[in-house]
Amino acid sequence: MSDATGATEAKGTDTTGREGNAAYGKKPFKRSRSHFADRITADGRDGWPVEAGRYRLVVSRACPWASRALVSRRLLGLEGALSLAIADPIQDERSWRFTLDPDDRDPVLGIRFLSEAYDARETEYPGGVSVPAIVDVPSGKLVTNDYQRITLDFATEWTALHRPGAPDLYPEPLRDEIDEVMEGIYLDVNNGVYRAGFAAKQSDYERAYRDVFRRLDLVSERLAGQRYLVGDTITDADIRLFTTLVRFDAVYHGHFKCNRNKLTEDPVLQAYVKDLYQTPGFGDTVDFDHIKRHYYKVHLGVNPTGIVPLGPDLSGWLTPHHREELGGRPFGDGTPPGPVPADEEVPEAGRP
Ligand SMILES: N[C@@H](CCC(=O)N[C@@H](CS)C(=O)NCC(=O)O)C(=O)O
Repeated sequence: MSDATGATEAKGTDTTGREGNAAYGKKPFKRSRSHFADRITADGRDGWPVEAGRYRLVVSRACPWASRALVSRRLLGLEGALSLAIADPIQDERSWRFTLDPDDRDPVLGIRFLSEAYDARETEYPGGVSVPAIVDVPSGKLVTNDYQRITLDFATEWTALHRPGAPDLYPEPLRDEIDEVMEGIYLDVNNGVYRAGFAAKQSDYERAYRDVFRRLDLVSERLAGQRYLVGDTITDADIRLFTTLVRFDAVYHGHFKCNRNKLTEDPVLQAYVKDLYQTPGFGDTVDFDHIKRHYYKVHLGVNPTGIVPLGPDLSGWLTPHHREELGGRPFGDGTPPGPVPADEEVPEAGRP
């Protein structure tokens, strides 16, 4: 069964590639639909009202889907209202774990594995444990792992808790265009790289590879004359493209075989993603060490030796991009976010 995003209901599908191609048989890679789709809303209609301090966002900095929530939370200034748990980039057989924390336990939820929050919500849940996840702190129950919805709700439902000067990441008059742009990017790029990387048949890989670069060429053309994807400010569409592009040369080009060219060989996309990387709220959430170790050490079906490459050279991320010459108002009538909270800074090993 396919939903509007092209994702396919397939409870239990492991999206890590840990078990190798045998786990997928010869079928094309299908992304499972998020199983827990309750929404945290201003009116609390699903039983989960927006409330400062009540919920905990669980991410891996390695994960592009979770990183959307990380960027959006920073841009909107939700750090004080929604606390953050960062999982170890390397899962074990019990999936995401809190081995970066003292005593290997998340200090707020008191759990060692994210699966404990899934189990608290639904006993014997048969599906995979995935990030991003939002957990209700008082009950310890998972509320949602719906990565497509989480950032839209941050933008439109959590407004009472936004910082002063927070941008509008999903402006009402542009929503149809944003949705359309995000849909194409989701199918061909965000998920396209996974379809290429986890393909078990040559023809599936080739189809995915062509989709990735056909769409990237279109996006590159679009961005040649405008600073952002839709309108003249940063929107959720830019966040979603950013989290895939920032990983491109480090993992998708080599590990997932999306190697027609590196991003650094496309002057428009390279400048676009550098511009965002250097914008407060984007690059300060990115940990290249977590990204590389996760992809190369966890997807042992794709990389059986588990060897993590030393490259690529990251120094270019901080050099001038000149995209400001295109105009654009990154935060619209708002302002950039303040500094990263001290306990959320990306360690030096993950930075250029
Ligand atoms: N919730 C979605 C998307 C999020 C997602 O794929 N996250 C990955 C990390 S990038 C994950 O947590 N995978 C764990 C697993 O499938 O075991 C899904 O189940 O496919």
